[in-house]
Amino acid sequence: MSSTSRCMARSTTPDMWDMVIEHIEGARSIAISGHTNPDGDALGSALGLGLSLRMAFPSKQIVFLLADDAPVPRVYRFMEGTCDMVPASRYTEKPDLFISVDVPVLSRLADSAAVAKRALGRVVIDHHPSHDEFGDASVRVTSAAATAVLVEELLEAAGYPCTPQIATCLMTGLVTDTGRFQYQNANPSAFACASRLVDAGAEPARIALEVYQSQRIEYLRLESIVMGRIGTRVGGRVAFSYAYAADLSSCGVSSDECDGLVDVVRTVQGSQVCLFLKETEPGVIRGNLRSKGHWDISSIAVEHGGGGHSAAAGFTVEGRSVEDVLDSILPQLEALVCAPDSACDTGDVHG
Ligand SMILES: [Mn+2]
Repeated sequence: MSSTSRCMARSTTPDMWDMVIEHIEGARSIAISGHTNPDGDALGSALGLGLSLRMAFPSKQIVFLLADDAPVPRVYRFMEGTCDMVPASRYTEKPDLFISVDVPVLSRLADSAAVAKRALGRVVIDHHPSHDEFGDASVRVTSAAATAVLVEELLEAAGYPCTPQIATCLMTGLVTDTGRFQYQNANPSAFACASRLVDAGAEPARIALEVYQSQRIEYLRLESIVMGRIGTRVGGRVAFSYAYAADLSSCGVSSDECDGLVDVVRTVQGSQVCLFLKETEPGVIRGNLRSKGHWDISSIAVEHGGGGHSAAAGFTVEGRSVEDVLDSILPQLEALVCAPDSACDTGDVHG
């Protein structure tokens, strides 16, 4: 018994998928990869799509690639198919089709870039802005909250299966990329997609338990260090913190476990833009930037060799210290939130 849906919001229209479906159906072998240092969306989108294609086309060879030669981050290992993922450096074949999910530039594919280059065709499904499209067929929708939303809409448009396991993978991408539906990108199509995924058997409570309520005590100790270091500028409009490589090693936390630490910084009341710096190894600094208001922090990330969305972006710099990077970025963030049209001088900010 079907019921009429009140909210039919979608990020795509079915015809946008025609080319992608044509590429998929014409390929005998397909390799799917998300970006380097994969997050919940990169992994959930690759797995959700890959598991569905395996069911829809039992005779096709469907391979799930990891862009790096590193294990799947612990909190995402509950997703179906993670143990079947192959580091791209160990995949030597030339697939008919390479599908890139959640990746704006070829360089973010790390080891998977070589597979993309030697594949006969390339399909791109993504929600990041890009200045250098590398797909033969692309669905790039920057208003989509997550690539997982786009994948869900593809499965629906193509009539490919969405089992509870597939729905859980896609829901993980959606939940993590929207910060549990707390970020500005949580739009009607994100909620409509979530509703369809839960209807298909996704388990939001399980996802919350696995991703957000299963922190190692070592990680929480590091989080308390990061919390203790939170600093603010311009009356609290800019908030920042950082972790040194020595903090990670003394706490016993790996670099890939630290993705959530920027969210600790963004909880500061009144903060508009946030910065978290992580020294992944001595001299290598990974920066996460977040904007809570309408300020676009992606250009600052681009200036430092990175990229991302207007509200969430990142970059990596080498050969510099945490202090050095703070010295160059904090003034940029201050200038951003104090730009003439930002009403910096109308609030309670005095020095
Ligand atoms: Mn994403």
